[in-house]
Amino acid sequence: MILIAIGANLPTNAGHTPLATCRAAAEALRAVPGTRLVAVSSWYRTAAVPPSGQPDYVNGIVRLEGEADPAGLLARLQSIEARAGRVRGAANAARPLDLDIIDLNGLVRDAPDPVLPHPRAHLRGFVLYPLRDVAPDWVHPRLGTPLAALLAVLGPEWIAPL
Ligand code: PH2
Ligand code: MG
Ligand code: MG
Repeated sequence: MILIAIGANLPTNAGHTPLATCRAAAEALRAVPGTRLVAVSSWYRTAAVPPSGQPDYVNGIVRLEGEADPAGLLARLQSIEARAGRVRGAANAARPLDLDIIDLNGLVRDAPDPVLPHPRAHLRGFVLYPLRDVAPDWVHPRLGTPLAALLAVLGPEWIAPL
């Protein structure tokens, strides 16, 4: 399975809300060559991590099945982000759209980009709760830890279904 995390906490220049942008991004992921979209999680409102005074995020996860080349998939995600007006700036800056590859068919690698699985996915409730909606039996490919065990040891993080 291929898991893509979707997040947004700014409106686009065209005035689309974070939720509308996230929904449109999930639809755009139907067109990734070599894959088919099999599930979209619920959407969640989440507090920015780390706490920074930024607006809350909308977060969700899409599950694809099929084959994709990591660099090609990353380029595709970056072009969807760019269409939403994403300008790459400081790490963790507020953004109109963020698309991250969480897992690409269990591939484990430290370089080149994208690092797989996503190096911070196992620490983030805004990734793991939506992930449970689309792949409850997921096991972290690098750690070998089941999703339920990752969720059980998460630190406090504010997250609410929309
Ligand atoms: N993404 C980040 C940093 N912090 N916090 C929340 N709640 N949701 C995100 O998607 C998020 C974040 C970097 O990509
Ligand atoms: Mg991210
Ligand atoms: Mg990103």
